[in-house]
This record gives sequence, structure tokens and C-alpha cells, in this order.
Amino acid sequence: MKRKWFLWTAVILVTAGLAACGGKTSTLTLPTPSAEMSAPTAEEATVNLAFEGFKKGGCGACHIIPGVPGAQGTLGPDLSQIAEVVEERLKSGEYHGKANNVVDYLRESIVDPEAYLPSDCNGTPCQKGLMPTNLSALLSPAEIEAIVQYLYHVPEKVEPSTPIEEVPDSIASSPLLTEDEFAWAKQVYFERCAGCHGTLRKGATGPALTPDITQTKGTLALATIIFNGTPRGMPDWGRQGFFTPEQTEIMAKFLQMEPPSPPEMALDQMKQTWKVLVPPAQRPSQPQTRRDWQNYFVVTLRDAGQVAIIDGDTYEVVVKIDTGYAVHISRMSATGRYVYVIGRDGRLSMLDLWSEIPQKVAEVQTCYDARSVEVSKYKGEWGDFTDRYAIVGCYWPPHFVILDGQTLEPFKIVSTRGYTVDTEEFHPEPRVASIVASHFKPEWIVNVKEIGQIWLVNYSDPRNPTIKMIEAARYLHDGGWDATKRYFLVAANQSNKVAVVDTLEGKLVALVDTPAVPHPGRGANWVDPQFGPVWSTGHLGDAAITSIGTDPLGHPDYAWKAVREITLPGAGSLFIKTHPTSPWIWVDMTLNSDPQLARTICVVAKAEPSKPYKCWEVADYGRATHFEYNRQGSEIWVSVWGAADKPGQTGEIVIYDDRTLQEKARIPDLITPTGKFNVYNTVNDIY
Ligand code: DHE
Repeated sequence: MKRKWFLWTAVILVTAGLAACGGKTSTLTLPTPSAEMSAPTAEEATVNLAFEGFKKGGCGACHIIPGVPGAQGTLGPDLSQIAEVVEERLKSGEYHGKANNVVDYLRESIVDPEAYLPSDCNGTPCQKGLMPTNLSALLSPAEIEAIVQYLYHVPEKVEPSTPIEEVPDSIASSPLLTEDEFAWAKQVYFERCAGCHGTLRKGATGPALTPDITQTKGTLALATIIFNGTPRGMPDWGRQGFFTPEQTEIMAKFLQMEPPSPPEMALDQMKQTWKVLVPPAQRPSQPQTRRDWQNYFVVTLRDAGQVAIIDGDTYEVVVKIDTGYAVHISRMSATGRYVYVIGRDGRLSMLDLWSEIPQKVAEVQTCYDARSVEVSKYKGEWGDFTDRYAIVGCYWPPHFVILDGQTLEPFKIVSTRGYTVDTEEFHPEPRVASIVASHFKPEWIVNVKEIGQIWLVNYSDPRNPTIKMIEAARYLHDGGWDATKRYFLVAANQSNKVAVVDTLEGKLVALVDTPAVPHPGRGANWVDPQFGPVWSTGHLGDAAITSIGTDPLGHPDYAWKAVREITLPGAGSLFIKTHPTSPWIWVDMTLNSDPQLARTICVVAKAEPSKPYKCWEVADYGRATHFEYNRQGSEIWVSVWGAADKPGQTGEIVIYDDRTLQEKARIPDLITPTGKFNVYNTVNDIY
């Protein structure tokens, strides 16, 4: 494999701002293309050189730059009127770099992009580390000057006199990857990228990456984004050390090829993987442990392919159990006795917490890629379904599977392929996102991401389930109950909406507009001093917490409206949490591209919720992610998500006293802990 260091140095003009020279005084006129084959004028030469520079740097992948083919990126600021923006910024006194005028500012933003970080990059604060810092090595001085001149005089429409290629590499017609490279990229895409962009790359949490889109960006621009990440949640795979520059380039090329279609999975294939390790008759009839098993925390050790069961009273790791690749979540049976753990590889493990030492009692694989699992919880006039069934929601193949809750025998597959909510177009990959069990009926609320439908699946006759399909909005992802557990609120993340379903009436009650890419986890329920009961979510794409009124009877004016926005130091939030007895709301910024913000958490005081009360870094490495309370609601646990191959920095859990915010303990040396699920709180949907 050839080394190409240039890839990670590519240009993203994210921080372009500028200095005060008191307005544009130059008279340079940018040329339009000349039909004659004469030598280019000096102005045409500048434009040509600028275009070469933009192309080399892949600037258009992140910026809108008028006149530059394909420059429609929205990750960085729109550069259409950058000179004016910079001029204002210089006048306002906000700027504190070294430049004295607009031209110097533009140059500085390319050669020393971190000299000054503007406070507004497309609605979010500009992040350190996003704009590559070594562009001066990539671009010639003449190209930099040409870019500066171009941006200073940005024309409405201008084209170079020498046409530049819009599609850098026609990879689809002449593949540039070896078989080994292709196989590597296919596997790694599936493991790391498909979750957000879709197996068929049609986009969801992340944008679509089909060849018609990726080929216009080109290898360099794609590689830049893959290596450096974006402030809206795309991880910086290169900077984190997951991809070398060479691997980044391979992935960028792979993305310009047609996506390979993975295989389906039938019931008999699932059954071949099914194992009952301890049959129900051989399991204890009452808890064999003297520990408070309802205060166990089931902790995902993501890169170890394990979960750790940790005693919430003593902080001891009771046992680590092998589960599946990159375990995603765990959910408890209605009684709390069983834990169902789902891995990204679609492997479902069932653990029995009543054994003296918790142990795995059954396992099965129901798909190649999965994120969600839930159980039957209903007990009432339609029957007692506690601990009877489980359901796994798959990403690939796009289906859900119903299983026996005691043995994990799979017996029913339901495809989720169908038609999108807005355009009624067939979608080949509508993936199953969050699933919750209704408290009012024998029903699961199944969120079908790409088609934007919320399915109410009645499991009273699970081999012949009835399904009510509720139209919501595209890219349904994660969500949680309101405090009464009647309304389910789910993020339609790329639609920038939260959908609210009334599970008693079985209907959509609202689609609430929010800032970019809401990501609540299960959200946080609390009582706002001004607006009454609310449910809150953080956002991947915006530095905000949004609170939605949830009390249609007591506070009808605020119900199902976004009533409050709290500003955080940065975007990239994954999880938010509170407890009914807590004075605080806790929030992370896990996917912020600034490493310090990624390990910073904030608390907001419920009594004074206009801004965060306090923010702090929980460790000097890794990312802070996901919160969970102990059973009593007196402590909150936060994960430090480190790197499996860095001894001493693999990860840990930090435990805080929820009243004083003082750190109480650390559980060190865990391999990449992410989600933590307290048995009592998960069974009772406390958040
Ligand atoms: Fe998650 C919940 C999907 C990335 C940790 N995640 C969920 C749910 C879905 C989902 C659909 C809701 C399950 C439910 O409630 O039934 N997650 C996805 C993705 O598609 C995505 C964006 C990309 C991917 O490839 O997986 C993604 N998730 C992540 C992570 O990177 C996290 C931080 C670490 C990891 O596991 O890789 C992560 N997701 C979690 C956690 C929850 C979760 C801890 C449960 C939160 C809760 O409190 O219930």
C-alpha cells in the first residue's frame, strides 16, 4: 500500500474569519471563462490557481464557495460572503488573532486556522482541531494567495479558464482498490460506518454516501472528513488512531464504489446459532446472591465484547461475561431477573442475575447488525406477559425478530422494508432503531428509522402480530417515556424533530421541531419552574438542550412544544439523564471534536435552568459518555470511554454524589465502558 500523507492534511476552511481593512478596496475583477483559446490573463491565472487549491484541499466538501464546482459543503461556514463577515467580525472587536485586515485574516485562517476560532460556525461554536493546521505544507504559497484573493472577491459565478475535473477519480469505472483493500474496507465500513450511514449507504444519522454523492466530493475531500471528523458527530477516525492515512484513503475510495449488498438471514440460520446453556428448569427459583441484585449495573465493555456486572452498593465487578461484538445496549426482563444484551453483530445474550454469580443462560444471533432489544412487560386484562417474549431490532437485515423470553428461541421474523413516510418511496433498508414495551397494552413501540414510521406491534398473539403503522418523520432513532409513561418521545434525528406518540390512544400527538440532530438516549424528565413537567434532549449537531412540555392536562399551553433551550459549551451530546429526586440534569458532549469538550460533562440546576450550573472534565483522556443512577437515586455513574489498546487509559467509571456533585469513587481499568444499565431503574423506566 502506497503512503500518501497528504490525505490528512487536506483543506477545510472551517475557521475563515478576518481582519479590518475598512472594506474591500481592491479593484481586481474576476474573469469569466474566455471562449477564445488565448493565454489566460493575470486574473484568470489567479482564479485557475485558486480552483487548483480548492480542489487539492477538497474545500468544497465542507464549504459553500460560489463558482467552485461541487462546493456545497455545510460542515464549515458558508464562504459566499466571507469578506463581509470577516469585516464585521473585525469591527466588532470579537477577533483576537494577529491579522490587521480582511486579507490577512483570510490568509491566517488557512495557514494558522487555530490562531482564532470564531464563536459561530454554522450555528455551533467553531471547534479546535477541525480545520487542518498544516495546509501551508499542502498548498503552494501561490495557491494560498490565489485562494485568499478569490475569497476576498468571491464572485457570484466564476469558472476557471482551464476546466477542472469535477469528479477527481472515476473509481466506479476503474476500481483502484485491490481485493484485499476492498475486503478490508467492506468489513470496516460495516463495523464502524454502517450504523450511521446505512449498510446500503442511503444515509440516516449520517449523510447518504452513495457514489453519485461521493464521487463529486472526491477521494481527498472524503478522506479529510474521515480522518478529521466533523462537529456534527462524525468521529475523527484518523486522529483517534483507528485509521492510518493509507486506510483513510482506501475507505475514501471504497465510498465512491457501488455499495455491496450483504446477505439475508432466515429462521433456520438463526436457530443454528441458538444455544440454551442453562435450561429454565435448572435455573434457581429465587435469588442465590445476598447482594442487592436490583442495584446491579450492567456495563457495556464495548471493545472487549463483554458486559461487566457491577454491584451498585460496593462498586465490585461481580463478573465479566462474554457477549457479542461491540455490545450496544442491555435491557432487563419485566421482573428484572434476566438481562438481554444485544451486540452490534446481532448476537443476543441472556443473563440470569439470580445465580450466585450472574451467568449467561442462552444466546442466539438474529441478524448481522443490531442495536435494540426489549422484552414483554404487560400484565393486565389481556394477560400476563412478564418475562415471556423478547424482541430484537435489526439494522441488517432490516427486520425484527420475536423470541421466547425464557430460552431465546427465535420464532417470528417481520421485515421492515417498506415505503417512506413523506414521499412514499420504497426503501430497501429501513432499520429498526429503539424499541420500548408499552405499559398500557401488550405492545412494543418499534421505531423504523428510514421510513419514519412508529409501529405499534401487538404481541398478545406473537406469531400473528397486528401492527399499527404510525406516520412520524424520517430517521427515527432513540427515545424515552415521559414521566407518566403514557407518551413516548423519539428523536427523528436528521429531520430535527421529536415525535410524540400517545401509546394509550395509539396515535401521533406531535412532531416537535428542535435544533440539529436531537439525541436523547432515553431523555430526562423533570419539572421546569416555569413550564411544568418537561422531557429534555441533547443534540449531536447543536450546543443545546431542548425541553418539551409533557403535561397536556396541567400545562396545556406548553404541551408538546419546545419550551426551553439551554446552551451548552459545545455540540456532540449523546446522553442526558436525571432522577425524580435529583436537583440536577446531567449531560455529556461525547462526540464533540474538541477532545477537552468530549470529556466534559455539565449539570443544569432544575431550580435555575437558564444555563448550565457547572461543567468539568471527568478525566484527562478519552470521552465522557452516558449516565446512570443507582437504585436509590443518590449517585450517578459516568463512563470514561478510553482506548482498548492504551493501558491505564482503557476507560473507567466515575461515580458522583448526586446532591453535592463531589466525586465519590472510580472503578478503573475497564475496557471502553459505554452504556450502564441499573436493573431497578431500567425495569421501571426511571430517567
Ligand atoms: Fe447507540 C442506544 C443506535 C452509536 C451507545 N443506539 C441506541 C439506540 C439505537 C442506537 C437505535 C436505542 C436503543 C433502544 O433504546 O432500544 N448508536 C446507534 C447507531 O446507529 C449509532 C449512531 C452508530 C452505530 O454504528 O452504532 C450509535 N451508540 C453509539 C455509540 O457510538 C455509543 C456511544 C457507543 C457504542 O456502543 O458504540 C452508543 N447507544 C449507546 C447507548 C445506548 C444507545 C449506551 C442506550 C442509552 C440508554 O440509556 O438507553
